[in-house]
Amino acid sequence: MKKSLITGVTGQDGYYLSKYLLSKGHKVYGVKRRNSLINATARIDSLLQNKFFIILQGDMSDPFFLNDVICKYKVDYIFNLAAMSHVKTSFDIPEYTTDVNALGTLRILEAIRINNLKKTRFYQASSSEIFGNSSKKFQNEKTEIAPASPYAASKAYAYWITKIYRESYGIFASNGILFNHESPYRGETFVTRKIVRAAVQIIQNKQKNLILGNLDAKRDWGHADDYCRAMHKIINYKTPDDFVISSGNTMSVRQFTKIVFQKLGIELLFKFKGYKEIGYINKVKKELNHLSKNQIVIKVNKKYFRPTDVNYLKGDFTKANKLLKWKPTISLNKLIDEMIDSELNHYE
Ligand code: NAP
Ligand code: F7E
Repeated sequence: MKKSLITGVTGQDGYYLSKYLLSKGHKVYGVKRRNSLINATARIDSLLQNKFFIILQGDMSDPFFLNDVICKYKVDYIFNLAAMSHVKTSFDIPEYTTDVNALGTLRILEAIRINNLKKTRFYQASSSEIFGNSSKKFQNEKTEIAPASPYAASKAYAYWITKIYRESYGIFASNGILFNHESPYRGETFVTRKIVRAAVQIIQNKQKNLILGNLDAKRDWGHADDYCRAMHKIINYKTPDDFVISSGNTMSVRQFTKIVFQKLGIELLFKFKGYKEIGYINKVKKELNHLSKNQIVIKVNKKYFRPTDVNYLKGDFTKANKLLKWKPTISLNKLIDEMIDSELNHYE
């Protein structure tokens, strides 16, 4: 039986990856940090009955804990998914972000090295954010690394240290450079989930409007389930390497918002620019009689802007497709439908 250790097990990807590895017959050790609320495991509650799913309490900021579990369980695979993963928040807590995301990765790699674990394979959750504001039409494994936030800088460090430990010590350490991936399990403050959630509340007459930041930013959005399958392929590849995982498409936040509202029976139009921009109802299906033409449902507020943002991301996953035979299977259209359905059921 293969043994896997997942840091960040309570997160979006922690859930999908745990589910996938358990279905493949792995024993999964999931690292969860201490939380004052019991519902911090909400995403993984459905998996907790599985006797091969074991939760360990620990923190990425604690090298003794990391060394202890890595030495004790001598797992086949370590998936390092734990992170302070919110880009805007990283501007408010840059040191903590660096400690968890950058030094946390180093702590794991050092534990593998010091304990001389030749058979342990390591996967690092790298991010398309490391490319910053690239001038390239598509970003791939050869694109220059130019982080534009404390989060991206911490992930760039983690990316490099993973590569360095691979090349210096022969550790099987790979980076999955994942572009944005979403699901009904996405955290509520990331833009896709925030939009879907608010749109559902607006049609249910529980919220008046949705306040957003940079509507022009373009992202390459895929489904977390597809991307967690890629993690398993990356760690099982014959040699350690770095792979871009993306959908190959891009869309602005404004366009994403329009699609979500359209699916719920509201046609949106936008007018004005910058902080003054608004989104208002052009047409609405008659069942939604609490809403009317010209009603403003989208507003912009500068508090949701970042000091610097990444304006355009579009990933080229050719290498993963060629070497890992990986490609996305869930379209953005299906992803949005799934997120809407889940939100509707949640509120019902
Ligand atoms: P997420 O939902 O924010 O989950 C992050 C996980 O890390 C949570 O389980 C969180 O615990 C845990 N964590 C945070 N600080 C920790 C600490 N000090 N010690 C131990 N655990 C800690 O993120 P995700 O979307 O699943 O992403 C997974 C990984 O991929 C992250 O490293 C992220 O940076 C990276 N990534 C994500 C995307 C994406 O689009 N989703 C794209 C590229 C890379 P709590 O539940 O207690 O908060
Ligand atoms: O923002 C804009 C915002 O926070 C996407 C993380 O998983 O993916 C994620 O990082 C875009 C940005 O994701 C709001 O300015 C507008 O341009 O959903 P997000 P992110 O910053 O791309 C990468 C790959 C990761 O690695 C990260 O861990 O949307 N935007 N208005 C907004 N964003 C938010 N959150 N909230 C708004 O109101």
